[in-house]
Amino acid sequence: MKERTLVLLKPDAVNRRLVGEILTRFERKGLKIVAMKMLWLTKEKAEEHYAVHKGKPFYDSLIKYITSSPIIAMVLEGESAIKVVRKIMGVTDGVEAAPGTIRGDFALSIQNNLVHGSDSVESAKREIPIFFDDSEIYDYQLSDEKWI
Ligand code: IDP
Ligand code: MG
Repeated sequence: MKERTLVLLKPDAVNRRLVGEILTRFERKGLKIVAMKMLWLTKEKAEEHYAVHKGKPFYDSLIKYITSSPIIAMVLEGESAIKVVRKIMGVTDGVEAAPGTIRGDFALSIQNNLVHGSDSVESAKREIPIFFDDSEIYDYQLSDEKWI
């Protein structure tokens, strides 16, 4: 099933100049960028995005981290995009993440783990509008789609 998922390149990705490296991994898999922007999250928007984690021991630190610098937000589209992005990201803790994944290759922290990807269709539906209006998400064809 073709899906759309929200991907964030978090403050550590931007500050460590890993934006291109990470984007390349999603692009070469065959995922399509249908929306993308740089933004600096407000505390309010960060709390909305991470609402499910409110009350957890790491919540305050997480909000501080995600609002500490500009980030890149994007919507990626493709076959099973939600699962595929999560696999390319690796598990939450950089120490546990498999080599070959983004977190496995570049992270040693459970908090500073470079990327966010929606974890379900319902999460994607909730998260995408926090970052993008409908008019900022593009329906278009890429010439190589029939090969992917
Ligand atoms: P995910 O990003 O792999 O889906 P979640 O459990 O949804 O992981 O947690 C959201 C974010 O909160 C993580 O990506 C990470 O930045 C941070 N986080 C999760 N668990 C911990 C923790 O135990 N300590 C510190 N930060 C955490
Ligand atoms: Mg999550």
